[in-house]
Amino acid sequence: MLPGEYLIYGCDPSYFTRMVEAAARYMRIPHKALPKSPDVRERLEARAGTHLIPVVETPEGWVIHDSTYIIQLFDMRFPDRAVIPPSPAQRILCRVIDDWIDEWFTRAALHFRWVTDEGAREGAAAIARDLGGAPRDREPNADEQAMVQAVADFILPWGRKAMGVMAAGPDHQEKLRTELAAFLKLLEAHYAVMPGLFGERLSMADLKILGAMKAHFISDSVARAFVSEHAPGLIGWTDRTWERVDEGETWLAGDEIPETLEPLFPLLLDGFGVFLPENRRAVEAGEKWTEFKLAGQSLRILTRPDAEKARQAIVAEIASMPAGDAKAARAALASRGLLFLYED
Ligand SMILES: N[C@@H](CCC(=O)N[C@@H](CS)C(=O)NCC(=O)O)C(=O)O
Repeated sequence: MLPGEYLIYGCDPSYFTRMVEAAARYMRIPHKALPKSPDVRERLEARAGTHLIPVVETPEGWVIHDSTYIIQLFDMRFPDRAVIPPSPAQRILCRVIDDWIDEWFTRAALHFRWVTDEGAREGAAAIARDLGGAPRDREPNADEQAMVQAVADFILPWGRKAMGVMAAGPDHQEKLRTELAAFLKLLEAHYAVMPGLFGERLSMADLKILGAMKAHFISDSVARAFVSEHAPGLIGWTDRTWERVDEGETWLAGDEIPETLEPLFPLLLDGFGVFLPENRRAVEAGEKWTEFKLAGQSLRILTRPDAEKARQAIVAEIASMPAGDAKAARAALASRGLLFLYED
């Protein structure tokens, strides 16, 4: 492995960019978090094969994407600072929570950023500063300001549309907000007794939560007001945890799953657990839209092949474990009613 820095290109208000940055910070990986500004965009998109952010340029010059696979690479390359628990129950539940944050709570993140006019203007302006190439160390000049404004004008309607195709607009806000409040309260209760999901040490799932909080839920003003109302302790947890670096903490011994995590799984099953099989079915049938009912309400979400690929990656990960670990991972999923989601 070449020594050197990992360059994380994205933008500060981006959910997945902040997740990768959170991992690099905690794992003490030499890195720079850089805006994916117009001067680097074309080169990075051609190399990575995606317009999505973040992309990471490794010291050997690979340009790769997807927060989960990037963090898995970090984990392999820096095994003394690993963030994926090695024991099977913790490992698989870490992966499942990671999947839930990535593929389901993006709806809530989009909702809070784009649902009000003022919030949407604030979100578009913040994104445009990075993607439009505004300098981070001084006020933009007139040309730079014009470029930032052009990006903001493009981003705002895009964001509103993204919220709509995820069924995350005002028509769905009541149930979406109820679910997010329940999730945040459970996290707040857990983090009040333990700094990470599986003990003192932060796992990939904690870092995903941290990135989501940092980029959206404690930063966007509408979301922050919601967090302040329902789970104020998470603001302090995010601020403290963002500053943490690995100091050799360990996960709970004996593959223990803390009691305070157990109420998360029924919540996962009630929302994401309904979506995931429906999305899979729609991907297999080649349908553009995934239509299903959630708590009595009809939802129509743009079918997401990437969410199905992420599900398949977890199925493959279980299959690749040594037989004893695979059995224990399946048992950990089965006892929580989750196994059907991650079967072939
Ligand atoms: N699965 C990818 C998702 C990346 C992603 O969706 N990034 C968002 C920003 S947070 C994006 O680039 N959105 C632009 C789009 O969807 O067109 C990951 O984990 O990195």
